Amino acid sequence: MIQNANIKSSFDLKLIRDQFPILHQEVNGKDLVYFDNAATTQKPKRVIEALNKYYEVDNANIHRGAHALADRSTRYFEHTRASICQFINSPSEDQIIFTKGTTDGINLVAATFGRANIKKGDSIIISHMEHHSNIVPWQMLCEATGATLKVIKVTASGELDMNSFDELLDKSVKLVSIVHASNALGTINPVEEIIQKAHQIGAKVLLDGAQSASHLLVDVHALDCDFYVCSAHKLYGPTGVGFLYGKRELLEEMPPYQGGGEMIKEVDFAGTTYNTIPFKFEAGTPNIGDVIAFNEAIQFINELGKDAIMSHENELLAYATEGMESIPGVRLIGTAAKKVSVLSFLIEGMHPFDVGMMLDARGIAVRTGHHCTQPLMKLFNIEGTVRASFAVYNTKNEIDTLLEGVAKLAKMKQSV
Ligand code: C6P
Repeated sequence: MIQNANIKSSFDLKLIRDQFPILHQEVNGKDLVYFDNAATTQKPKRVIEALNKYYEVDNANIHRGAHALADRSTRYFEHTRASICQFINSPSEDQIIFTKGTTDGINLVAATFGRANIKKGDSIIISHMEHHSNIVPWQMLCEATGATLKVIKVTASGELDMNSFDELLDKSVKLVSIVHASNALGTINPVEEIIQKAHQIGAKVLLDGAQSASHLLVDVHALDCDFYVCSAHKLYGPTGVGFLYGKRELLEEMPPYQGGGEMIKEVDFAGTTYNTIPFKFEAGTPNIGDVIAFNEAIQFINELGKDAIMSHENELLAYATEGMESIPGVRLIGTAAKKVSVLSFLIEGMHPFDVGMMLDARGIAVRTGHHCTQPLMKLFNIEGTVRASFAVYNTKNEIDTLLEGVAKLAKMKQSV
């Protein structure tokens, strides 16, 4: 594995930024300020180098060949599984299933656990702040089975209305699928309480960890969630890779997702028997190179330490929130008491897309639009927001650049 001697446990922003080649460029004649981290984070050199090394030195299919390269690739691939296991405190490695990402993980659970356990008369609870990936698969399942989809209300500050959750929770509920941290609002949801209450009535809980895995300490064992899904690309890793964690007894009972190589024990025209977990859910040749490179992203986070990362990101969020609140004409969308480093806002009288374009002209990359949460935007009666989301390599100077840009736009709008 590629080692990185530069990053030690100390938190040195310059050293951290030096690990990210992409950050050191100009966009529209200005230094790039990358604040679209909730969409995807940038990748440290060690991830890029691991990907190159895999194709230059190790490339072979895994779990199949009897030769040295196949053995090496298999070991590196499985090493990432072991790292993820540790990263989220899974009781064992075979409870980690590689997927294409969060969306794929949720669809896997809907198509397997959902199809096997949810029927007409049953219900599934989600919330009004879900990403489309945690709405549509359940709508499809409900259409196919006759089950009902129930939705937890969201308050004006962008928090879950827990009274509404209590009211929805009855014996018909078989699954609660909830976002751990909202991509559009930043809200950190009270998942411990949700899991505990859901379990009391025998319902299972899936956590959409797309926005929590990089920002929060995630301990699936302590949380006692039944499923946890996330994407590597939001965790400083490559695109096209993610994982699903599941409780052993559920994964073992669930039917396979896709049929093909690797997921079988024995194939016969009289009938096929399936492999054990995790391979039962990993049909076909996986994204080997990216899985191997993902391990470097996890080590990058581990070496910095989640506590140090969270403390830095919280400081950035507090600084940016205070700055935005002091700009006349700016409205924050999502003011929950507990948030990850996501700041959604609007400038009075300006379309979010125009704000995004004008910030881009200053080298600032933000995301604008509905952030794949259209029901949430409808609830707030808005088309979308401007979203700045911060990662470990962002600085207060960069936030000053954003605040200066936003203040200029807000002032310009107010003077017309
Ligand atoms: N949100 C954003 O800009 P995939 O695309 O499968 O890696 O992740 C889907 C997904 C699911 N849940 C949440 C909470 C998410 O934030 C995302 C991805 C990106 O907010 C792209 S829309």
